[in-house]
Amino acid sequence: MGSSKKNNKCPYRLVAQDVAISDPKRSQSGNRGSNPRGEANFDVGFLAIVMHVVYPLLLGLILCASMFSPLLVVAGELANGIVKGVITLRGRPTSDAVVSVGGMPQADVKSQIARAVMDQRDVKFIPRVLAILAGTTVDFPNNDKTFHNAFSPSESKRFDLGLYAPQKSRSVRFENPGVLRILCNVHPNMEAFIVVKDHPYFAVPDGRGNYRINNVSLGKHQLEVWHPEHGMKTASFNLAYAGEVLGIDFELRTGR
Ligand SMILES: [Cu+2]
Repeated sequence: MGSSKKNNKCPYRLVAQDVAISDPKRSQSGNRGSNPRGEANFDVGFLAIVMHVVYPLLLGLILCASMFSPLLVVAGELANGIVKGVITLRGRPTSDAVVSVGGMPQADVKSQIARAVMDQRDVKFIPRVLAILAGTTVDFPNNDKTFHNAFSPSESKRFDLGLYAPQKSRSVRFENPGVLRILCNVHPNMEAFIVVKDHPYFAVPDGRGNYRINNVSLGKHQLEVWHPEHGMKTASFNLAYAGEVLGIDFELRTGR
């Protein structure tokens, strides 16, 4: 990364130099003597320097800055750290969990236009645990051959989508952070959970229990691991240096 940055020369500085060399008459103030009205010639020479050296250099600097701004953003992210690991339940990887970093700054969720899906398939909600940023709209498509319903009695968002036919879909927008239990009033065994977070520093482990949370600021934090049957468990961690990738595996039964 570091070496590729060094090789990435900015072409615009060369442009400014070329102008100064290829047009020596105008850029050299020594030309002054050839004009009987020396003072006026000095103004022309000064103007020429501004036009051909200072102005292109300034323009070059601005263009360089805009060229490298994506690199600066990446550098900003590298100044933070990453926390990742495997979540297990009785030694087995689980994806029925939400891993998050506690106390992170709240995101601007009013402008959220994100969508997520909680499928209704094989008389189940899939995934069983879904984590979203507040403001996200969740679609509940019915991909079975039977009617389904989706409702939640949970305080942060009570809703009831009513009965709907196969191949139909209904949706809900979740504005408030919290944990919601999702049920179907036709099939008592159908149960799922939606965890709504007010910041983006969270992850649901994949099928092998792997989670990863990027761009976490340096310092001391709490790792929060939520599971439907085990509630919220926490572990302290410290990101000590920029670019650190900290591994934290978490067993839900023992809490560490
Ligand atoms: Cu159902």
